[in-house]
Amino acid sequence: MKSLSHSFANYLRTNAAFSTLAFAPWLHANSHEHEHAVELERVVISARPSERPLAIVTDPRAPAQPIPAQDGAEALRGMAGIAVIRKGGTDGDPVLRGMAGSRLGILLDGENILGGCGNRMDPPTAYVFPSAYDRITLLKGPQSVLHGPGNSAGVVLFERNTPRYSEPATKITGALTIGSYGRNDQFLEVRTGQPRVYAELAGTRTASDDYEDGDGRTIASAYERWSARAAFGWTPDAGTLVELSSIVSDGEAAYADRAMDGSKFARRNLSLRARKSPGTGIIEQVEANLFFNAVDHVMDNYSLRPFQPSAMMPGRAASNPDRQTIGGRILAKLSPDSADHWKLSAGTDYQSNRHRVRNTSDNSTDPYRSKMREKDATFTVTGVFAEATRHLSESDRIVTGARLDAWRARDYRKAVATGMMGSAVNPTAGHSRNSQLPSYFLRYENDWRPGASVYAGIGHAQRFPDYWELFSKESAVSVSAFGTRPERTTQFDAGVTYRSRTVQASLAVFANRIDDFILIETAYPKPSGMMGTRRATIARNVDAESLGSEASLSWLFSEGWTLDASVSMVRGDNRTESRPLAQQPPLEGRLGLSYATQTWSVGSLVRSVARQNRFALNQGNIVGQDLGPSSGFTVISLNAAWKPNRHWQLTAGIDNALNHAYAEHLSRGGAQVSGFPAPTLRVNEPGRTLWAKLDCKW
Ligand SMILES: [Cu+2]
Repeated sequence: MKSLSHSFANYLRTNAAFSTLAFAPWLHANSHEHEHAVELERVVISARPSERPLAIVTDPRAPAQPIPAQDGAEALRGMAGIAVIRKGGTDGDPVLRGMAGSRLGILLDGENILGGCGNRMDPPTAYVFPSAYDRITLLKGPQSVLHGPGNSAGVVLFERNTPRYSEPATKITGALTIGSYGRNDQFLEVRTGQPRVYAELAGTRTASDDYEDGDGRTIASAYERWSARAAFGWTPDAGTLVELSSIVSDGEAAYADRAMDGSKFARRNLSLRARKSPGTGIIEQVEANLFFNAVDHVMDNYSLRPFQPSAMMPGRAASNPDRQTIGGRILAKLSPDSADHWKLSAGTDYQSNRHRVRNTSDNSTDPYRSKMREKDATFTVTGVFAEATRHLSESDRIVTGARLDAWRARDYRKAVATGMMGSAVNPTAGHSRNSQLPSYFLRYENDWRPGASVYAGIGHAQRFPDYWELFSKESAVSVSAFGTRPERTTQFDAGVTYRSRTVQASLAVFANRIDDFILIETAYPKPSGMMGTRRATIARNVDAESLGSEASLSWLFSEGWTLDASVSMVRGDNRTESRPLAQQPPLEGRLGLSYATQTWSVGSLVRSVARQNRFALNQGNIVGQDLGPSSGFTVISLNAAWKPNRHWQLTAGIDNALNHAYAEHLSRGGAQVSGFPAPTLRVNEPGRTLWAKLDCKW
C-alpha cells in the first residue's frame, strides 16, 4: 500500500499545475516544476477529474492521445463535455455542453483574439499553439465574472507561468512530433533569467498533408502553421512583475467543408502586463494588462486547391477580412480581514474591435491587394466586476460575483451580400446600438469530508451578439441581422469532487434556460426578384433549455495500473418551436487502461459515442448546423511511453487502430473540393494514425 500511494503521489505531481491550483486557488501560477528524478509524463487520454468545483486543468505539453494537439480546439478534446466541430485538418471549433462560438470564451494569457473570417474559418483557438502554454483551465458554467463578458457556457484560459527566478537559470524545452499523413511538428522554447530580469523565446511549427479516412478516402485537410514569441520580464523584487511580449504567427489550411481554403491566418500581437503584490495590508495583489491583437486572414478558391470555375464562383475569388482588437484589464485581489474570512477580487476590463474586409470575384484581373479595406463593424465593451469568497467555516464557503458590461456596436456596411453574386442596400447602414448587460452568480461549496467537496450554484449571463450573429447573417425579415437581441442564460450547476490516494473522481450536472437564444438557420427561404426564392442564412432569437452531466474517474486499482473513465451527456430543447435544440453532441464515454512504471508505460483508450437522433435540420450556431441523425461508433487507440532519463521522453501511439471510418455528429458537412473524391455527408475523421513524439527538457 505504501508503494501504491507513493506512485500515485508521483502521478499527481506530474500534474503539478493542477495540484497547485487545487491547493491554492488564490495563488495562481507560482510553480510548475517538473524537475524530479526520472518521472514519466503520463499519456493523457482523458483530462483528470476536476479537483475544484467547475474547473478542469490540463498540461498542453503532456503527451496525449489522440495525436498531440496542434491547435487550441484539439487541446481541449480530452475534457469531458467538449466536442470539436471539424472543418478539415485544423481550425475546428470547440463546443462545451452543446454551446459553441462566443458562448465559450477563449482567453490567451488574459487576451481576447476573435477571428476575422465571416465564414468562421478562424475561431480564437485557430490562433493557439498549445505547446507554447503551460496550462489550460476550463471553467464551466456562468460561475465566474473575472474573465470577460458573455461567457455563458464557460471560459477556457490558456496561460503561461511568470515566476520570479530565485537564481540565474536557463530552461530549454523542445518537442518533435511525426505522424501519418505527413504530420510533423517542431517546438523549441528557451527561458532564461536571474532574480531581476528574464527573457523567453519560443517557436512552434506544425504541418500535415491531407489525411485519409478509414475507407481510404482523401479529405482536403492539409495545413501548415507556425508561431514565434518573445518576452522580456522585469522582477525587481519578489512582489513585482512587468512583462512585455510579442507574438507573430501565420498559417494556411485546406477545408473539406466549403468552396474556399484559408491561405493566410496572420496574427500580430503586443502585450504589456504588470503585477504587484505588496505583501502587507488588505491588497494582496494588483494586476493589469494591455494588449493589441491584429488578425489578417485570406481565403480563396485557387491557392490550396486546383482552381475550378463554378456557378457560384466563376473566377478566382478571394476575401481578405481583418480584425484589430485592443483591450486591457485591471484587477485587484483584496483580503479585507486579517482572519481571511473574506477574499474579494474586483476590477474593470475594456475591449474594442474593428473589423474590415475586401473581396474580389476575380483575383487575376482585379487583385484584392489593390483594393481598399472597408470597415464593416466596430464593437466596444467596458465591464466592471467583483467576485467574493466568504468562508463560513473551515469547511464551507460562499462564492459570489457580478459584472455589468456596457456594449456598443456600429454597422458600417452600405450593402449586404445576398449570395455570391447579388447584394442589397443595408437597411441598418450607419446604425449603432448600445446595451448594458448584467451577469451574476452565487455558489455554495462544502468540503464535507477529507478529499471530498460538493457545490451548487446558480448563475446568469447576458451575452451580446457577436460579429457572426450581427454582421455575417441576415434576419428572418431583413437582409441585416443587426437587430438580433442579446442572449440571456440562467443556469444551475452542481457537483461533487473527490480525491483519495487511489481515486480521483468528479461529477458535474447542470440545467439552464436560455432566453433569446441566438439560433442560426441555413436554407431559410426568402423572396428573390420577380419570382423565385433564394436561400438565406439567418440569425433569430428563440427560447431554449438544456441539461446535462459529466462524470470522470481516475482509479489506481493496483500498483502501476490505472483505469480512467469519463461520460458526458447533454440534451437541449428549442422551447419556442418544441423541437430539439440543434448542434447537441450525443452521449459519449471513454475508458482507458494503462500500466506505468517510473520509466515506461503502455495504455489504451476506447472511445464510444452513441447515435444522435435528436436534431433540427439546418439549425445550429455560427459554426455549423444539423445535417440529420448520426450513427454511433467506437474507436480504439493504443499508446506507449518511455523515459530513459530526466531529459528525454519518447511517446508513441496508434489512433483509430482498427481504421474505422466514422464522423462525429458535430461536424461540418462535406463539400465537393476539386481534386478530391466525392464528399461524405459529414467530414470524416482520420483513419488509422501512427505517431511519435519526442520531448526534451534541459
Ligand atoms: Cu475565411
